[in-house]
Amino acid sequence: MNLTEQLLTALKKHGARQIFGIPGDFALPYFRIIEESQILPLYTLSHEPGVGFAADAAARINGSLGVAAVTYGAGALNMINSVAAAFAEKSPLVVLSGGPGKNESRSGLLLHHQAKTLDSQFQIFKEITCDQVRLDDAERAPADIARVLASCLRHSEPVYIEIPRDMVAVPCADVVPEAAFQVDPDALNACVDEVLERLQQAKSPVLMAGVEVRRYGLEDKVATLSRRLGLPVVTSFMGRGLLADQDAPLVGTYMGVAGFPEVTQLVESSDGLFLLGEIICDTNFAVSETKIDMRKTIQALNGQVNIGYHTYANLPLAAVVNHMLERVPGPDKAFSVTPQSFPIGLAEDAQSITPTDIATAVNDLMAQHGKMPMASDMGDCLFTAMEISHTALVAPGYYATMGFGVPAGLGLQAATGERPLILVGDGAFQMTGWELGNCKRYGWDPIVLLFNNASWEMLRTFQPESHFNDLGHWGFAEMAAGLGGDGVRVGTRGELKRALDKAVATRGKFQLIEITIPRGVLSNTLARFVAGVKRLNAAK
Ligand code: TPW
Ligand code: MG
Repeated sequence: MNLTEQLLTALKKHGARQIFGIPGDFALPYFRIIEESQILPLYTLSHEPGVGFAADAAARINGSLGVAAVTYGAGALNMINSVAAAFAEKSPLVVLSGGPGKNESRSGLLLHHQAKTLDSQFQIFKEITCDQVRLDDAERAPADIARVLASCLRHSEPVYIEIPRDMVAVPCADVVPEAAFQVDPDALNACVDEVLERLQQAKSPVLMAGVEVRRYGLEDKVATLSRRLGLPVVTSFMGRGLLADQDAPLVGTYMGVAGFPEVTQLVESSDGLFLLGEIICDTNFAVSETKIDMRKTIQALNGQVNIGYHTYANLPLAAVVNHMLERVPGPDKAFSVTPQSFPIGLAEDAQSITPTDIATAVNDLMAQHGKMPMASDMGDCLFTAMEISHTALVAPGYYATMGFGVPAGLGLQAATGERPLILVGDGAFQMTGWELGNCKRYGWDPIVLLFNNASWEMLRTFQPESHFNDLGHWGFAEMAAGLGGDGVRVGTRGELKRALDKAVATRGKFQLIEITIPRGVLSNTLARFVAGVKRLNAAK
């Protein structure tokens, strides 16, 4: 096999199931091998940010590697924001980039797509990936590939692989995956002893599940553990969608002042808060009603466990969870929680639509037709997603980039074969909505709920006096036909209900429902968030 075939085979062995990409002249040679070898299917999109988001979403939903393949310079640098999002939110995204051939670098001429030096791109990606390699040595390539892919999975963070274009077809030996990381059994024992003791001493322990639980494929184990220990479970904002398909004592999503008071109260009054794979970021914790003292929590994150004032290093989350399960063999503890409820039963009338009406309509839809996985963009649509009953969700809840929703939805369908629901605002749709034009070629048929308030409404909530937040009215519904899908504009609750029913019944084409929402009308969750933040700021 040649170097590219070995790389593709290794990607597959490490869990990748498909590649998203856009070629260029530096990438044509390795793209040819991707296509002809048929080791992994290739889906090309239209713009590199979309490629990165789609591959990231595939990684998130499958809990395995996502692969984004691009060309040097204009291609790879166009994807920086998507890779930064994956890094921040701990998604195992593999970036493949073409690169100049070894002899080209010696020509003395500046090469097209070169930013500063030929090494600039490598240096830029160093900042937002956990491991990197330029495959310029066929002898070393198998070990380098094995190391980089192991890093990607171990840290659940993006990695960067550059393939010089004159290296793609050189003969190359098999990639032997690295041996599993060896955990120190004594450290693990001591750590689990202490965690269990803390949880047993606590009067009201709570487990908060974060994204690493999904990244490392631990949802069923965490559900079992919480049942055996009698631990009520919440997710963070970023972890929303976790445990949706598990038998777990899931109460709801913690959002501090923006959340349901019962959940906020449960978390903030807990004397044994167990943060499992939880990113300690502002969108998860800055909106607390009563500030959570992180030193009093138990935190398992980034391959270590922090308890009180000390740290157990080199303990991967999976090892901790597995060992806890061994130590707590069951049976389940008898206890019950009162799960947060969600709005249902949308009135089919002529009233204008609020974001919470959309959540209600989706809840009705899923109750009738079954759950759908969701991809959400940043904007009020993401706060609205918190009012939709628990289902798999991919969303940029921490890094908060716009433009994620539509391409992530395409990534979901490519990765799972399931029909996704995409939630997106008009501002975000203006960025990457165009990628829907690729659905037709691949037979993807997502249902897209476009929250059209002709506004950057989230920004308006922070700074109402600024006129630049007014966006024009774009005829999104009319654009759908040209992109190969069906589009409809709805302005009343009755129309919304009928459009959703029709969308569910129509397969084979994407279904775009452009929902007109009056400016200034927020979801209940965003309204609580804005009021809460104002209250917290006023108290400072
Ligand atoms: C890539 C900053 C955060 S929210 C927002 C902006 C511009 C407005 C979103 O408008 P949209 O949704 O989509 O119509 P809604 O509900 O507020 O009306 N550039 C990027 N990411 C972010 N987060 C911004 C700018 C921003
Ligand atoms: Mg908007």
